[in-house]
Amino acid sequence: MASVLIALGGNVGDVRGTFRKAISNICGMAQAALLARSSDYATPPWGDEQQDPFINAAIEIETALDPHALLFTLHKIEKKFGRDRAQERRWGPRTLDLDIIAYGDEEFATPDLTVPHPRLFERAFVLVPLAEIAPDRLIAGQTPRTALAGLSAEGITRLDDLM
Ligand code: A4P
Ligand code: MG
Repeated sequence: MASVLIALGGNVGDVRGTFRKAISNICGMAQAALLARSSDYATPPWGDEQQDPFINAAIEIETALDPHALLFTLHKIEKKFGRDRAQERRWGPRTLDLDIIAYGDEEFATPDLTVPHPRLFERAFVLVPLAEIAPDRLIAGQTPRTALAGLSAEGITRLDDLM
């Protein structure tokens, strides 16, 4: 079993409702136990700024799936919640984005999967939720807490817990 960090994002539809259902699907379909779940955060759009704000969150799971099987499962769940990669532009609007941030302490790059996530340390919208659930986890030689200290988290706000 591996401890895996997954980042969730979306800016189309009822994103918080989608997160709730997607997390339950991840646990079922990836034969995973949920170890931690961050709050949801409203975040200014990054990369392509001409779009609605995003909601972002992070979870830690324990799963027996290997990294590629997990990615395949996450893509199926993205699709189930309305993601249509054929219709979208890079960094553009989407219902649900599920990225593997870290898989145990593995480090590798294949054509369809790079772990840890290659753009992790550029993105406060990933690091803020991660710093809530795994502030001191060593990922590619850095921790979310120290990585975040060097970035602006301006405009990122924690949303109230849902009932
Ligand atoms: N892939 C490779 N490594 C990984 C990994 N570790 N986890 C491959 C997941 N996927 C990985 O993914 C493209 C391909 O990356 C996948 O098919 C997989 O094989 P994608 O999700 O379609 O990515 P993308 O949009 O083309 O690029 P990128 O850089 O991953 O962007 P994001 O993060 O997905 O961009 N602003 C805010 N505030 N919050 C957001 O969540 N998200 C985006 C979308 C833009 N701006 C945002 C946010
Ligand atoms: Mg993605």
